[in-house]
Amino acid sequence: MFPIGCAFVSLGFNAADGHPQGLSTPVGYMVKVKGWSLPRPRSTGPPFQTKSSVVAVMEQVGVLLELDGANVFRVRAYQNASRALASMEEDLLSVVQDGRLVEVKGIGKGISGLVTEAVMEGTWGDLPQLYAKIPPGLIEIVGIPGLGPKRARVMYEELGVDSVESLKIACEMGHVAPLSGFGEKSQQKYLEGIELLRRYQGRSRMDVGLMFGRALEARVAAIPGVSRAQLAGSARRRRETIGDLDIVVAAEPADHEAVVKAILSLPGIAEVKGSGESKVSLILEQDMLSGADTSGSIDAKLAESMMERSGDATIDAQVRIVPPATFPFTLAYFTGSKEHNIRMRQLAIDRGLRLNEFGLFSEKEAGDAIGMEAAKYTLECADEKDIYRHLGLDWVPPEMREDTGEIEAAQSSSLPNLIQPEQIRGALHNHTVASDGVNTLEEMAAAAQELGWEYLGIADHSEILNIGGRQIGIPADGIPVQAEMIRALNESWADSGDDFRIFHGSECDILVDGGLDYPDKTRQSMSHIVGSVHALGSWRNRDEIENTEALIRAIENPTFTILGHPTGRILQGREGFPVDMHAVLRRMGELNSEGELKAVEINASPYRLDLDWRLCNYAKQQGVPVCINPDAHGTEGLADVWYGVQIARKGWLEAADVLNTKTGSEMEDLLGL
Ligand code: DGT
Ligand code: CA
Ligand code: ZN
Repeated sequence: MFPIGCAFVSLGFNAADGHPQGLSTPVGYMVKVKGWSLPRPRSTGPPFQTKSSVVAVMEQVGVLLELDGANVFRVRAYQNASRALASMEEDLLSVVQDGRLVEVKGIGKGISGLVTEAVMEGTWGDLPQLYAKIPPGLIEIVGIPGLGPKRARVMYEELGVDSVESLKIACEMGHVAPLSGFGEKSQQKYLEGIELLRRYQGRSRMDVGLMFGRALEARVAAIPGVSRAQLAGSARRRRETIGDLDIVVAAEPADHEAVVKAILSLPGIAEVKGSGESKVSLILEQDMLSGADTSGSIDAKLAESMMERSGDATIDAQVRIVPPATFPFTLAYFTGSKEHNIRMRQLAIDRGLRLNEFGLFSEKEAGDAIGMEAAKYTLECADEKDIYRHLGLDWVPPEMREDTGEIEAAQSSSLPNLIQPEQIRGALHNHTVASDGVNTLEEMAAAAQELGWEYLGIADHSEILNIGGRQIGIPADGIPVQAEMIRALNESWADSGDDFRIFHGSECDILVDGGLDYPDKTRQSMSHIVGSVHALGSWRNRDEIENTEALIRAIENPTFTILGHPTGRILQGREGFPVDMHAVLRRMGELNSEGELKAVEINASPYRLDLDWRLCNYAKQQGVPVCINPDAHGTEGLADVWYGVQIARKGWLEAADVLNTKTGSEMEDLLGL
């Protein structure tokens, strides 16, 4: 279970993070901004609607009602219901069937009836009218970071703003600032938000893209006549966001027509944008996911939470169907990147060869033949390795194909031996109920052991962190209490001979001046300090130099161990604060060479993936260990470490470059325990 509402908690979408208004819009919805629709019923049931659909709908209704100007109590009733259901541990269907829904705190009689109808029949009462009533443009507007439904409504009523386009014009003409309660600053902020939204429009986060990609891959591979089906493009290269899916399919030419027909009749196709004998262009929707074997090589739990998180997203997919002998060339070509392909093609030209999606030919022999006509002249390549070999290269892992030096490394046989997910033995930044997590120490530890880990680092939030005045962090005097609980647990594992321990750390706020939260003594009592910036507002209003200095000051503190989510970015949500990360990493490198342990985090939450992959290799060159942390706020979150490993691979990292590939006892030594 991954309630969408939890996104607030785990993402820190809150006032403390300098994200005052965006509360009503879970990030997931920003993937597709074309208005909302109610989830269709599942084909079998009950339940005809899942808990995550109900949670999402309740949340959307809150936003829609607010946009509609409904009274605040009605709005709040839906918001509360969404939250109550999101945190409800029990199975929704049994609660509904037992008639116990009204007993759940936060759910009134009216909403209980509605949820019951959704679960038992799949329909949504009179909600379709509400969904139809609100202009999609207004929904698109509340996807702008920092702009909530209340203000969207004011601008709609006062200025007739009913789309992002019209909002942009209103801002540019200076019509928004004079509205009561808005001002120049808001107007400027909306323009920046629109820019951000545009930049990411139509792209999906890696987790959502891969979920659809694997589902399509599995469904196509099962079609009779298909000998291979493989994901290519940015999904195969593990980019942090994915524009569209590319999938390459091998089948004998005689079967192409039937294969195309079978693809077009797969479930979960929202629209066919184009279809020929070798190419199909599709828009995929939710039904693509249900029932497909999407687990592949990944953990089943991870697959489950991927599924929950994909919400109501859709994604475009291009399917190319080629004869089996052509498959490796087509796969390599559509894996890209474009920049990598250009280098490859040049290497071919240097050898008097021509490389494209149909083959690798001698210019002389292929002559004027083009496309599949030329394919019969190609050098034979059983797989991608052969193509690289013909060009004098070692095979380059897809993650590295970005033309950032991989061609040279492949020429000199010095490609790194990339880290594998199985090499992770623990993680150092995770939360429990003591701050804003949803599971206890014991539950988190049990889940970590189930993953085969040797250690779990707990790093709950520090004292200063509050959300809207509510304290989230552990007060200094609560630390000894947590320490005692951890000591007792560690003792019991030691007694029973289990190679498992909890490291007692803290996700300690880095203050604006570069100080760290908590008294020195408190920090010194802990095994490790993950230092993180959360008061993002102040950091974003400051220049790069001041931020860099403050960050370095924090890192130089002797108790500081790991730099948590270094820039604070949320993919597709908000940019991080300005900072010279190269300078920060250089300073960290110096400290490491002086014998201190200062690691940088790859925050593995698919919403963050921060440190960016483009900086990983630099960290490695500076001698800064990278720690891949799931930043889990619940047991399911631990498996997110997988995404962090993908990013580390993309950043050229080997197991030895990653701190949490160390064994439990090595880690004890490193942390000085
Ligand atoms: P995306 O979809 O924006 O996340 O990124 P990609 O990398 O999947 O790009 P896409 O879908 O436009 O094309 C898939 C691959 O096809 C791309 O990575 C490389 C190859 N490709 C596409 N257009 C060109 C081109 O004009 N020249 C070359 N050399 N390769 C191309
Ligand atoms: Ca693509
Ligand atoms: Zn944090």
